[in-house]
Amino acid sequence: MPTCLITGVTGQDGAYLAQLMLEKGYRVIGMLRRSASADVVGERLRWLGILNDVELVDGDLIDLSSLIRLLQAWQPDEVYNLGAQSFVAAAWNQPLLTGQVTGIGAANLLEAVRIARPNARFYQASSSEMFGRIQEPRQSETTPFYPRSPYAVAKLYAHWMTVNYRESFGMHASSGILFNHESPLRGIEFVTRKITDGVARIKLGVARELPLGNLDARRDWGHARDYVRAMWLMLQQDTPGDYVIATGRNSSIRDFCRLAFGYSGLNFEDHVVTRSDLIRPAEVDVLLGDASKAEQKLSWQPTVTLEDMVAEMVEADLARHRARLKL
Ligand code: NDP
Ligand code: GDR
Repeated sequence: MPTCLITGVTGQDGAYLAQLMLEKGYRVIGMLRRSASADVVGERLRWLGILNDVELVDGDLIDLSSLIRLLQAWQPDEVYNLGAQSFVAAAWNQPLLTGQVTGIGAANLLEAVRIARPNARFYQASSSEMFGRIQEPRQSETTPFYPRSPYAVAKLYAHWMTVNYRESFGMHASSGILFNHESPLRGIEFVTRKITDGVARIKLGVARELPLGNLDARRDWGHARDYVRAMWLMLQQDTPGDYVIATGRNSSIRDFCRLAFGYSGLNFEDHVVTRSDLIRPAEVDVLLGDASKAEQKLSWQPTVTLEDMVAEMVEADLARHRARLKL
């Protein structure tokens, strides 16, 4: 039975990836950072019905010795580094923490693999945010980067360290440059989930307004379930590499509001208010991915449309609030 180690297993992608790996017959070791709220951190794994199937072990990306110990103890065949301070807006208030976890954390894990399990295959969760102020209208693996936030700068460091360890030490280290991907398990602070949660609360009569920031930004949104499949595919290749994962279609935040409110028979203009404190110090205005390489080399394609994903997310939030309100 092959073994995989997943950092960030309590996050959106960690939960879906753990589910996929269990389906594929892997032993799944999930790294958990110490928290006083240990009883609630497994919520996403519980939602997917796999909390008891994942072996949760202690460790932290900023604690190199904990990582080395984990690699020594579990000898995983595949290591997926999904752990990060992943909320872009928070990165301006906590730039050094973001650098430590999102940037240096990846270097720590690469070091631990190099020291304790050099033949393990390694996946780094890189991001379309690295393209930032875009240098080409459609971004591919060869598009130059221009990060626009402390988060993106940290991701860029982690990305190049992954490339460097591949080139320096011959490690099977791959980097997935993933564009935004969402699901009912998306954190509530990210705009898509904030909107679908707001729609549910307004529809059920417990809220009237939804405050948002910049409605004009455009994102290339896919579904997390499709995107974790691409991660696994990258580590099944004979040679490691970097891959853009995207749908090739983008929409504005306003478009997303129109779809989500419209799905529930509401008009978003009656409820969405814009608030200046939700505007970022530097914005990524537009992203649009070109995933041709992944399509050709990994035979990967997205399967969920934006419309279907919005419907799934709104339905899940309606169900959550109905249960909470005992409706
Ligand atoms: P989430 O924010 O949902 O999950 C982040 C995970 O990282 C959580 O499990 C969190 O643990 C963990 N974490 C935070 N700090 C540490 C630390 N110091 N040590 C170990 N683990 C830590 O992110 P997503 O699932 O959405 O994304 C997964 C990865 O992919 C992230 O690296 C993200 O930056 C990247 N990415 C995401 C994209 C997206 O659209 N979702 C697109 C491109 C890249 P805890 O539960 O304890 O907070
Ligand atoms: P992003 O996702 O920054 O692209 O990073 P997010 O959903 O936070 O923002 C997307 C866009 O929406 C605009 N926006 C708002 N965003 C939030 N969160 N809240 C609001 O109220 C709001 N109003 C407008 C933002 O300005 C932005 O333009 C995500 C994360 O998952 C990263 O970890 C990942 O690397 C990238 O996607 C790809």
